[in-house]
Amino acid sequence: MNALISVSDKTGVVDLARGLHALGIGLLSTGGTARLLAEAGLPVTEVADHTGFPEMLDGRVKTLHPAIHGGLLARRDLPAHMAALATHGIATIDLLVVNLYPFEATVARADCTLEEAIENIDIGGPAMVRSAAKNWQDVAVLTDASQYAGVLAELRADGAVSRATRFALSVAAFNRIANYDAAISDHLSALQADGSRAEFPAQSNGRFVKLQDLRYGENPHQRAAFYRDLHPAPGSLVTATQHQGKELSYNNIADADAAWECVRSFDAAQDGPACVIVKHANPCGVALGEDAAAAYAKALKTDPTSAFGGIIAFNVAVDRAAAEAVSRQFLEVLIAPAYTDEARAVLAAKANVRVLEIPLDGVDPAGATPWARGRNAHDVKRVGSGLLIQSADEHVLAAADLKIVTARQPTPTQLADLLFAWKVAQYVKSNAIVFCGGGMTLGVGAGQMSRIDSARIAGIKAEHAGLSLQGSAVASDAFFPFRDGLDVVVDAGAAAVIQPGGSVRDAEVIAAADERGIVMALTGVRHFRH
Ligand code: 93A
Repeated sequence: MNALISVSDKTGVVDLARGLHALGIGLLSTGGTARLLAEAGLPVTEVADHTGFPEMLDGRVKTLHPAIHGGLLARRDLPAHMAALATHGIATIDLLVVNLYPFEATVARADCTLEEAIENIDIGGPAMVRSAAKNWQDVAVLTDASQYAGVLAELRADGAVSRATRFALSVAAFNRIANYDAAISDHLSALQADGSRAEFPAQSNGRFVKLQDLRYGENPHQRAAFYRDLHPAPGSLVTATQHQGKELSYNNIADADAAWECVRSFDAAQDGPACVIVKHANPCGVALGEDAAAAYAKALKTDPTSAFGGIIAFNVAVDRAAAEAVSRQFLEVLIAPAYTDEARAVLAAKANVRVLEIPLDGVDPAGATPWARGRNAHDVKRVGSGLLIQSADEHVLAAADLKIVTARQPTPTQLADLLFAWKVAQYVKSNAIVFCGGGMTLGVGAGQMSRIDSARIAGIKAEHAGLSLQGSAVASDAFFPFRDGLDVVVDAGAAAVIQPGGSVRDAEVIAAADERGIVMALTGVRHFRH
């Protein structure tokens, strides 16, 4: 049995080599490591003597030789492989111990130059690790000092390293190489050729692709850029084509995403044409209509004041009538899966309006996977120096999942309004209270720290818009902790409420609903959105 030991971090390596030697395992090693082992009195063959080829180019080429890679990669179960080794006089290498040039530690130093970083990119080490890890059936590969004691113990006990251990070591080796390469690509991606740092680099380590620099971020004193996933989901915002208008701003993009995600949750074939108007990341009007223009007219009624300068999204093609209707208001961005030529001509007169087309073709809103629906599978939020990652809130409520907990049962119209309100509430910042009726939002209370304030605000907004809440349906994104919030919405005119339930005071809240003679439906699902 032969072991090749080539380590930058020499911790524990002498003890390991001594243990291997005691078991009769031959030791092969690279320059620095070989010297250390020889000093410890161990018989060690230098790789250069083994290959008959000297280390060259300041050590850049040490182990990159067929005598090394042949010994690591040959399948012991294939006679042809073993015959090839014999023909070329190559010995098998059964154990590989490698840790890599300290790239991560080097670039962590504030004064690290580009040249130092480059010199610390290990080539031969990862090549050997990959060879050994690929041939894990025959070779054990150790890439971390924490693995030495366990492997030595197995060798002492059984004279071999078990299959399970070899596989685990191989996986650990590939993970080490992946992280090493990621560190290199992360570091270099942030640099320019003169070694200086680019704040918004042209490449971001291959996982994201830069779409554009933005004039500024959420505010003019913030700098910003826009990237997309390397493999964007079809139908997602980053696949949009911009037909006309000014450059998209940071806030345009964020709001366009909010509008698009909400409108595409309505299936045109099932629910009919839908229109969503977004302002500051919240829908300020959502409606279904006979056609795009009708849906827009209803959506606008909810809150015409907020709609000024908003982002408007449709789940159906924009035709001439819809284009003319939206052109009467000041809007920043228009989004739709298609535009008729006539609509494009109408919009052309509004040169500043950013017109985005995002194809919905082949995207089934209720499809099996979030990817198929063009949504991101995960939401990511940056916190401090960390990331919060969660699966996207893509829950779709079925009417059959509703639990009617009041004596009063919903009429079919109420049921439709409740489901519509619930869908909209999913896209409203918490605490969300959304009054609806007749396939449109009537009052939206968003982003308040207290639910009761959201309820009050939704009522006030409906009043300001001149909309009646009498007989309306209302959705609450989370449960009512007390009956007071419920009383506010019923006082405002709600006749049916949809909410998750699950409060310790559910009984009290349901009793209040019965006392007030309204319908209450529980979803069992919450839609916080922050
Ligand atoms: O410069 S390399 O990329 N070229 C090689 O052929 C090579 N072979 C082993 N780096 C190479 N190594 C690395 O040398 C190992 O990964 C290890 O980190 C280091 C051990 O060198 P030494 O034994 O001379 O201290």
